[in-house]
Amino acid sequence: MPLVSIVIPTRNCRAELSRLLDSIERQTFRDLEVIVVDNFSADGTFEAAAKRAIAFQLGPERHTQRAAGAARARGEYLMFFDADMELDPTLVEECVALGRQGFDAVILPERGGGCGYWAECQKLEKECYWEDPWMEAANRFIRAETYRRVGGYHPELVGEEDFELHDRLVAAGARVGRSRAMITHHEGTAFWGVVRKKFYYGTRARRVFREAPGNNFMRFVFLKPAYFRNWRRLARHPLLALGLVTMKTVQFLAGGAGFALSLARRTTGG
Ligand SMILES: Nc1nc2c(ncn2[C@@H]2O[C@H](COP(=O)(O)OP(=O)(O)OP(=O)(O)O)[C@@H](O)[C@H]2O)c(=O)[nH]1
Ligand SMILES: [Mg+2]
Repeated sequence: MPLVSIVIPTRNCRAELSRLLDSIERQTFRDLEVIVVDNFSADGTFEAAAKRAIAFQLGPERHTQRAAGAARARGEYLMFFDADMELDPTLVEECVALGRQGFDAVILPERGGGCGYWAECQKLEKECYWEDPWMEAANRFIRAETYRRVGGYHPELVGEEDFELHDRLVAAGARVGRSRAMITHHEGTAFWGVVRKKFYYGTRARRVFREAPGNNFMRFVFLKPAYFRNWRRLARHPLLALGLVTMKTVQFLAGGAGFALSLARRTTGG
């Protein structure tokens, strides 16, 4: 069986990482190496990771960490997960089977995690993105040879780097498959946590627009085609749909504020 290398960038996410590593240890596919690249965590994430995986420290952000992890990887296939993810037990096995059928990269669909009203809204949002041509990306399972041939993750993008890599894989003629097994993505729903994260991505969006102008409009647009395609699903859950619109409005405004700040800084030379 081919070796699969799993690369995980981390920063102050000890509990989440432990949940992810548990789900990796439950995989039906066993020929794995796990590489954790830690961004100088202060909560013991690195020490915990070093007990269960190959682990080293490097900053300043996830793009550098993923690149360094991929460079260290010996696997025929590379997988990239964030600490707030949890894998279905047959996910890796299914991806390797698709790889052996000739697919160079595989889309791993996501479901939302957690409980509570906002978590349920996020779950509804993710269901709308299933099989959507704009909102899914094949950036988490890639043949190592293909990953290196297209140059891997963009060396500077934070936020949307997944879509940018997906577009480059497709443009390079990579055969893209899709798994049935899924990732549970436990995205935070804490209001200020979400605002801070989207504001941060907003401050880095100029680079995204400059480096990857192509398909971004359909991904950034507020009223996404995915919502119209799923109007029945939204109509079945009107209260959650209302929450989804509220959540996206807050995220959009936070991202917009970050973007505006980056423009202001540019004009004042900041
Ligand atoms: N936010 C952040 N994450 C980092 C940093 N360095 C490494 N990471 C790791 O990079 C991954 C980023 O994942 P998330 O913060 O979930 O990013 P995201 O998926 O775009 O955001 P959500 O959609 O809200 O989950 C996590 O595994 C982090 O631990 C950093 O400087 N900031
Ligand atoms: Mg996340």
